[in-house]
Amino acid sequence: PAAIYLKDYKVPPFLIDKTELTFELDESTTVVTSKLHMRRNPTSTENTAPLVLDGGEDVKLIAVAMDDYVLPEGEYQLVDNQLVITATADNFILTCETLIEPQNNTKLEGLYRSSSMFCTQCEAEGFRHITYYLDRPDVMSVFTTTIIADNEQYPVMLSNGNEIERTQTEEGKTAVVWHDPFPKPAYLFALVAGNLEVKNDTFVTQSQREVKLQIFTEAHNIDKVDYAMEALKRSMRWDEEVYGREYDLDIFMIVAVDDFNMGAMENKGLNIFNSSCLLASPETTTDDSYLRVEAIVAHEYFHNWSGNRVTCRDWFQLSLKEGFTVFRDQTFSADMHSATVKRVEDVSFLKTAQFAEDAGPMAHPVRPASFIEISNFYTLTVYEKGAEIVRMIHTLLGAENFRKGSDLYFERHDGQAVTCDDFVAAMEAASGVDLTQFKRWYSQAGTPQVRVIGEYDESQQSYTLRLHQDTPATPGQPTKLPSHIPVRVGLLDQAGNPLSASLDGQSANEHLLELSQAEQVFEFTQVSSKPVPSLLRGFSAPVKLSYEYSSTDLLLLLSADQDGFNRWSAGQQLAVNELSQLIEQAVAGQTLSLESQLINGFNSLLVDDSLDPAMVALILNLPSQAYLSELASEIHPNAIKQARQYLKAQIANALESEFAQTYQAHRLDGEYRPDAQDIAHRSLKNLALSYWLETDSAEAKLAVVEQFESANNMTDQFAALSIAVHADHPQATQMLDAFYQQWQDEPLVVNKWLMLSAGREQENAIDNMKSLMEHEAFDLKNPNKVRSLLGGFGQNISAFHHVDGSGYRFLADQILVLDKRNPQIASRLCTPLTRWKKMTPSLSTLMKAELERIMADQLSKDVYEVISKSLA
Ligand code: B3K
Ligand code: ZN
Repeated sequence: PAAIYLKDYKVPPFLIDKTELTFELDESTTVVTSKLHMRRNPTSTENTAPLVLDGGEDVKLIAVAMDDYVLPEGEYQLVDNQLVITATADNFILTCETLIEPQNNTKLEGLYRSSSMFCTQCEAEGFRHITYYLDRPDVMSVFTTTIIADNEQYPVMLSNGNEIERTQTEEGKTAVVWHDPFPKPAYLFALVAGNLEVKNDTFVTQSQREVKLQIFTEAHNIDKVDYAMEALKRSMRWDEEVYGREYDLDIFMIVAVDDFNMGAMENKGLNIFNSSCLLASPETTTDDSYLRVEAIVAHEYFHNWSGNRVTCRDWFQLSLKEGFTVFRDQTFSADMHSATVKRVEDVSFLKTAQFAEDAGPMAHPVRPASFIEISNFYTLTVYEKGAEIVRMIHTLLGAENFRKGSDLYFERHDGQAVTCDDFVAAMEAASGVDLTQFKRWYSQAGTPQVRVIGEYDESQQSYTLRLHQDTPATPGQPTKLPSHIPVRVGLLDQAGNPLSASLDGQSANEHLLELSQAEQVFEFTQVSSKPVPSLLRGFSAPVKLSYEYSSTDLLLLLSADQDGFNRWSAGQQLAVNELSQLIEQAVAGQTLSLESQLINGFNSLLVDDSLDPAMVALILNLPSQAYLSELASEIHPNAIKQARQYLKAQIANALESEFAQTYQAHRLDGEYRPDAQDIAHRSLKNLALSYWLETDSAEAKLAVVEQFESANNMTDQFAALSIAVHADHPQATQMLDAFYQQWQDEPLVVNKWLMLSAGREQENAIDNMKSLMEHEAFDLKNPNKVRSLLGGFGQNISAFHHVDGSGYRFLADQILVLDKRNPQIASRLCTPLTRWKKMTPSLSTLMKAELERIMADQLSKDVYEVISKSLA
């Protein structure tokens, strides 16, 4: 398979002003007729280029006509799934009749079946699996879609825009016509047909237009959409208030489907959601999932402006819509709940998963320069690091100028397909800030490392911060240029009070340093005593910052920093320092021993009632196995696991009564509410329980079972269960069985059970995996189940990283099977194996052998790209 390059971009030689589609839906063969109103693109220099339409191996061409002339064979060619017509007029209507088989579509791209319904997924290049088309985002067209189907079986038939006509055909079928007045690329096309229930609501926009809101699900799920509906209305209001963006159509629909490759899709006026990202009820949904539903509903809704009204010129610009929209949904969630908690969660995820991606074989710039398969580039880098770039622009410009920039961006480019450069240009024009160097964030891969040295001069009352940056080499980018890095800094005195300082004549408690050189010195004056610096507040840039803090400094920041984010960060750093020593001991085969400094720090957090319990829980949560692996220069999975267990047990034993008390103090009575306050109490209570159980106290063991049995919500029930499973509670097996019995008819809950079961560390874990794959609860066709089971297995340290290689072999076997069915899912499952170079040599060799075994097979472009780059 060959790569395609950003530098080869050319405007499309043809445009499609109008697209008229007719679908005759049928369980065996669906007939698609398209009428494309085409013309040569006046801005293209390729005046005589042939017309080349994208198709797929699964699309069967029956007839093609130009205006009324049916093209005989010989006047068109089918080459590499493309339809090529050499002789064309400047203006014409191209009619194509194609056959597709949605029921055999296992890739879940294009038109496919999910349980009893028809649905679509067209981003990025799925539309070509429906019919021949100019399947690229810079071809925007006005769509009219006719759906013809049996009314009994498919009473609900939906597409983008407004329903404009409903008639009966002579064969007794129903024909429904939808028209979307907004020109859009084919990736935003959607169609749904099924026997669905609907929940209706309305939203009145800021200009007093009434919008009809509808959420569709299969009948048994319609009682679980209220939360998503409320979240949708909150998102619509927020986008008006914060960005001045109003919804444009008269109707907004969301449909939940069970089989979906990712979270959700922002199709114009007709969002399609993985049911796991839409449905919510107290009994079946955890707090985390509630927050996820809200964030994803908001994210997809926000795309209506950042993505749909203004879309991407080409797929290299994917972060134009994704980075911006993630930033928007992060800010929305921060406004709905606690901003600091949200920031800690987002940064923790970024530093764990995106940093690992940026340091691995798949590292790529936020705006990639090339790809083999675009589906592989819906990455943490494009999404999360892309959002950090937008956040840094917000920081550098200030909120007011940022809003002006966003207004200008939408004003300039409404209805267009544009680039990341266009976005930055609007931000520059509205603010007067020069972002020339800043744009390197889009083109350079890798995480910049910033080293900081501080020096206090008592006689001068001055404090110097010396910052040095460099970015490690990444595949295809051996050398890097300095980035423009905003570093928010505050100073604390030795008692933890904010220390005012003057920088460039500005006296303040906090300063924004703009690091743009490889090395730069910042000189603060009027510093009345020796400070402890609080660096990179709020994680103001996605960099790895290092500073030689003493444990005393870190404890001071942990207890007193004004910046809540940095309090968390100091706690993590302290824990990382201690864990690193323990990991070294474990690697050397020594008995672990350490006097943890964390105990006192944690103790004062636990007894301080003035703190947000959610923040306390986040700080007390030790750095994860995955984060410690990212930090390691050589990964020893079992040593990391051992070190974490040792430290957790030591803290638990030292603070046993505090944890027991905290557990009791944060129990809630009354009805379940997924609001910030209650979520905070539950998170601290359950964290306390997990520590408490480490002490081997009989009371704690009882409390776990009692909570599991009496909880009135899934958060508490599942927390008790997972604590029991991970701590190998004597009743863990019984609890797992009881949980499955109780929830076997709720697929989303069963998926949680699958994940926990797969992650359970036990002797015969591989046999357990094999029987789970045979279990009635599992289904290889359903991406959620595959992700739960194999994702859960990846967390199973002793089994996945078994020294005999059986864990890696098991995963590789599944990847090979899945690649034949669903390449996108198979490709995602490769991620843990792409880390092979960082593993300790014995494991590294085993992982590499599995990559080579996969490589030897006949592979999809998706898996080929990931595996070949990993081995390169
Ligand atoms: N834009 C979609 C992702 C499509 C992924 C295609 N492989 C969801 C989102 O980011 O909102
Ligand atoms: Zn998105």
